[in-house]
Amino acid sequence: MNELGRLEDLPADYREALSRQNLVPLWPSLRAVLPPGKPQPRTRATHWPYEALRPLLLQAGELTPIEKAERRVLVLANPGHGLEKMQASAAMYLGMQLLLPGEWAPSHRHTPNAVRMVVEGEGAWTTVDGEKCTMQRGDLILTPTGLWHEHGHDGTEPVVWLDVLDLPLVYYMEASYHVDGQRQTQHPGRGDRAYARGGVVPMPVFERSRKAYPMLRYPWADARAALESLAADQPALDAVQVRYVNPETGADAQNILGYSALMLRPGQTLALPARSPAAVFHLIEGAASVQVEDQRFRLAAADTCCAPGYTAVTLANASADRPAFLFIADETPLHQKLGVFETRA
Ligand code: 1HN
Repeated sequence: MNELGRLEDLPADYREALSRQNLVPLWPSLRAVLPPGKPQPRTRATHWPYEALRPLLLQAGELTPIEKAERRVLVLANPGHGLEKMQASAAMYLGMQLLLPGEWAPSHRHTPNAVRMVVEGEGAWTTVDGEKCTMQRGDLILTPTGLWHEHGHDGTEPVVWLDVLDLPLVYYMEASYHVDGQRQTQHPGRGDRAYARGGVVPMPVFERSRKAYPMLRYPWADARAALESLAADQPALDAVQVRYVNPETGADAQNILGYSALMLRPGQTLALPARSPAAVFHLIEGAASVQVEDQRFRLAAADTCCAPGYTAVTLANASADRPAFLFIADETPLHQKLGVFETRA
């Protein structure tokens, strides 16, 4: 690969003439935009231990009333992108949100897609498109693009959840905006009940809901049971993993980011091949390590970490006698739809 000409190689008056016409020579920047062999990600492997984050989040509860925050969130920002960019990766935003007993986070809707992964506390709920979704540890709740959502809390202890949004991508597309609304009227009907079992769905499937997102709440009890049952059925299976999908179409639950849950058997080490999308790992239960190239994070329950794309990741259960359960968010649907998805052995 030959050296390309630098900007400084060009006469100053020529460079100025180009700038005046809003023109830029490509060749000084060509290697930066097309690095050899593999991208040079800004996304850095980063670990956000819950033990360090939790007291700071609870302090935000004392410092800032919900009315002054609308959403009381500490953003899990990747230093590789610069903290002010509020990005975990190129397409993923992560935040830990606190709701205190009696608080209400008003209804709004926006273009970015969001999901909540419930981390701790009982008694909170999210109403999405009129459907009240109760929030329990490990539940995944979708708030897809354009749907009204608000959060309330009838319990007695703080509730914390992890928000995952495709905000960085939608913002980059200059397509990010929100609309404020009225408190929603809750209506009967719950996707998590109607679609409670894989393999059998209500009839007639497509006329039934006429909804792009027929299932909004994915209870952890069900996802966990699916993992346990898969592990028991296939003792030789390495990746005991289930994907969160739209139960009517089998497609990914959302269009841009992908969500899955993974069980590490007691003592298991699982090597994941390098794949083009960046990924986020959140430990729901147990103890595990996540190795990203030469960095190894020891995850306790409720810890979150991320890995850039094109990087091999090795997961290991730190316990020899108990399974570990991880929630994984990644950019797979986006890469697949754009035709840039790759796996490297
Ligand atoms: C949002 O609407 C929520 O509704 C949480 O709880 C985090 C981060 C950026 C933009 C919108 C929520 C958000 C957000």
